Amino acid sequence: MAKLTFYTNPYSRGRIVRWMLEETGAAYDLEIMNFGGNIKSPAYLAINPMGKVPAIKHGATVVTEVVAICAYLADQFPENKLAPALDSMLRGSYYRWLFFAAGPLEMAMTAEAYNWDINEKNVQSVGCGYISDTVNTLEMALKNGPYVCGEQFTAADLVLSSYIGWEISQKNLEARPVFVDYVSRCEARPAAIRAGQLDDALIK
Ligand SMILES: N[C@@H](CCC(=O)N[C@@H](CS)C(=O)NCC(=O)O)C(=O)O
Repeated sequence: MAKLTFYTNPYSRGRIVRWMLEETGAAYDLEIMNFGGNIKSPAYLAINPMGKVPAIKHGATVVTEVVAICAYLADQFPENKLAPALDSMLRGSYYRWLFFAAGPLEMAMTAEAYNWDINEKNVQSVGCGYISDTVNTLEMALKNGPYVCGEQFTAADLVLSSYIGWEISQKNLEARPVFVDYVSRCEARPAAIRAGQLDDALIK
């Protein structure tokens, strides 16, 4: 088994990857990166030239970007069934909502947080459309449930529920009942609870 190293900070999106790592049950080494400190060091920039966390190194392979890391780990540890089978048509929903999280959802929430001006002149080229378009689409994706691929909880749910929970807490996203129920369902998983405890202990 190749060595797995997790670069994170407990106050970051790294918490999402921590949850994913705990879902896999894989052993990993932890490297804590400090904001304004070693996160911009030459040694870390050689791993992630963005100078951001999270990142993982698995053997000689570096993966950055929360959604890419979660998708990669789901495939590397298939026994946990955190992704639909490669030949399953559910793979379409899986990719759709993983990329929706990294693209329109992340963009719309940043637009909301920083009052970006999305208007009739630019909306056709803005990837998230109007913020309400993204939010209504997300609600549509989740309303049948329990998960975006039906009965199977996947890395797409892990990512989406993490983003939704965070954005509700930051008041960038309305606490619609569909969102709140979905986040509670996903975050009740033992690995989510364990991951939160591990990161909270680092903060203390
Ligand atoms: N698109 C990246 C975003 C990563 C990101 O922005 N990380 C923040 C913490 S949540 C960070 O490391 N900021 C430190 C900095 O920019 O100096 C991902 O999905 O992983």
